[in-house]
Amino acid sequence: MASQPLRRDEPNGIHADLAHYWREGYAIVRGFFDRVELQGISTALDQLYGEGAAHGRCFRHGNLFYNVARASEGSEPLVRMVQWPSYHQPVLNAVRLDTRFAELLEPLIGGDLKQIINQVHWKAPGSLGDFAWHQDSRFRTPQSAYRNLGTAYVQTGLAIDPHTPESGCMRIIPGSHVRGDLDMDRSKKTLGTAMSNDALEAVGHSENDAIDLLLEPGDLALWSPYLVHGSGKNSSDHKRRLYINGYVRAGDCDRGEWAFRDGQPVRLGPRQALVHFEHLYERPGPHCTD
Ligand SMILES: O=C(O)CCC(=O)C(=O)O
Repeated sequence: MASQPLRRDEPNGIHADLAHYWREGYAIVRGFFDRVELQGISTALDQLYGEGAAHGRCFRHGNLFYNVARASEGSEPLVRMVQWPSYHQPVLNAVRLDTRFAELLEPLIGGDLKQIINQVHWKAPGSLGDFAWHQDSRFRTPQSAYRNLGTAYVQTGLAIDPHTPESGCMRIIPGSHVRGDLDMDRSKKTLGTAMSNDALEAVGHSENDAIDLLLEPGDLALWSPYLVHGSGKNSSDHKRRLYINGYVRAGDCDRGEWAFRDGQPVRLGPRQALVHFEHLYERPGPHCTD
């Protein structure tokens, strides 16, 4: 079952995908955004990357956060991740509020949705950018702010470039969500740590059960907060970008920015909402953080 590709035709449309989501812990919607839309998003991402590279190191202003690393001292800065670009990037903000998300997610988590994740991952060719095997439930803290995590929260990832084994696509363990939080090793940071079979075996899984999440530009992956997943190095000759938006049933979450009320987009307000950055109101920055 290793490296089994996941390029499936979906003759039954979105509903078939959602049944698959509950059963396997993930689903893929092909061609969720079209090529023209992708070009606009790609240009916005290039602008964002340029901002991060210009900072030259990690930088925070409120929830907006640029994770910038260097492969070695004196080498070019690499922007690995930006959190909450939507506060100042209108194209990316419009994507996260696109009503296609509301329509897709309504049967899963309803029409009143908040957003906990708004983030872009870059993997430059040959660059740092591994994600250790993990469950996203690791990051949903404090636990008291998140209720019914498995049924109230859906992570989505929009592929901007081809996601293949060569470009460091996500690898997932189908069905691994059913056992809930597996208390996987949290001693190392997820970003920047390579996937190791030991971490999987410690919780009763194996990389032999993993499959590659193959995505074309414009495809949208959905996954459960309990799905075990990770990703490796980009050894292709192109960048690999993923635009992640995580939505939660509003009544089940005390954190996050509103995204949709009754299926209709909710604009960002003048004051940022508490999401993950605990010092948002005492130390909003701007400041460098490494
Ligand atoms: O971008 C990737 O390859 C990994 C994404 C991921 O693991 C996550 O967002 O939890």
